[in-house]
Amino acid sequence: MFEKVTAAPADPILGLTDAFRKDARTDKINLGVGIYKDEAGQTPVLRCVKKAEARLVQEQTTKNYLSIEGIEAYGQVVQKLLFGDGAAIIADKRARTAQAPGGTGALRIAGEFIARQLDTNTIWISNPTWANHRAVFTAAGLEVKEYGYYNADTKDLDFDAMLASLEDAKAGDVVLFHGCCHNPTGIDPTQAQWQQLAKLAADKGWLPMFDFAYQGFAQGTEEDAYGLREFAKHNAELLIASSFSKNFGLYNERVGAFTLVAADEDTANTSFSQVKAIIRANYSNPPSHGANVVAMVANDPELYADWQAELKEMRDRIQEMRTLFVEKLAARGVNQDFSFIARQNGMFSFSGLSKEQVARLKDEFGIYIVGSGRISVAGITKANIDALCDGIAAVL
Ligand code: PLP
Ligand code: TYF
Repeated sequence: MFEKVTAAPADPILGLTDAFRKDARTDKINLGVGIYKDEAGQTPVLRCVKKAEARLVQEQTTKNYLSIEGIEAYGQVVQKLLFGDGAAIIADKRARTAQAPGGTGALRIAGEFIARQLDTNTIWISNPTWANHRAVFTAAGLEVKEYGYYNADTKDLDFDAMLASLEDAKAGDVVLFHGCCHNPTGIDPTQAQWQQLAKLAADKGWLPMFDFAYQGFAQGTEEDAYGLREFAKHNAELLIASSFSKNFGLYNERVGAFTLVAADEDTANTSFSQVKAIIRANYSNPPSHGANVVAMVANDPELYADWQAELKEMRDRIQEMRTLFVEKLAARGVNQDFSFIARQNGMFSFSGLSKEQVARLKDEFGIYIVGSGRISVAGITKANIDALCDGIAAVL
């Protein structure tokens, strides 16, 4: 029977990582996949995570199943990070959170909840967006539509195009936003634009959804929640997919969360019963380790301070590389303006490099970048930046 199965296309980003691994050149540089690298080019376990893990191993007494929605203390931590300590949404019990296997798992739960429980079958995603968005929502049975986002000429948000395409979004349609550090462009709405979008969503009756995979990578965990909290002011209902893969460096522990906000506690509980039914029929209940780590770090003032300091270290290092990258390209006489890279947020920037230039960088210089020209700035270090800029200057 299996001889009838045809091969699936490789994931464009993870496939690039495979090609990089096979490349025998010792001076190769991987700026494909979005994984944070420190100055030594490593992706180490955060110090606060190591401390929490040591404690967990000591204190753990059972490997009994978690509940369908996971660890309660973890759900509380997720809500505090999203809405702020002491937020009315939390006090009024309008939010319910389910621990999920990564941000991807949370997106899938959201997709299935929308497909099965809501009147709409449509979700609007930005063009461009993280490639897996379309795959996850299509797999859940949704129809995916795109709104404009990127202006290739100004290398900035095309806010007019965004508003124009969302004119076609109907009341009840789901509109997905990136909480911060938009993947792949690194461009987020300004505060004024967030305010406008939040009010527009309420006026039009859209169901806003947030994919929050990089909280703390732009300005800080509080600052980066600005857009979401602005939406929460104006919209009674929200869906949120959180990921702690990047900001806790817990990539392979699969730590995410699905949060549903309803107009009142009863509606939240009833809706959440359907979320639990979806989880039950999918993976039954989540794994405990990573979520336990996050809950322990967040609830211990000393570990929390450590985490915030380590997150700042990651954020500052990426920002330093952005500034240095722009300077070093200019110093090589590149006359194209790359200053936008220093203004963008998070791990990624759209370089504007063409497919041909990206291919030459790989073939001639061993520099790996996603075909769209997206650079994972988090992979640049002081050790590889000169070779990187030499390569880019050569292909331009
Ligand atoms: N959403 C976006 C925008 C991402 O870039 C990622 C990256 O991995 C995810 C979701 C998925 O996160 P996770 O690895 O926790 O599944
Ligand atoms: O966009 C990225 O590089 C990260 C990592 O299927 C990633 O979000 C990439 C592809 C994928 C899963 C994670």
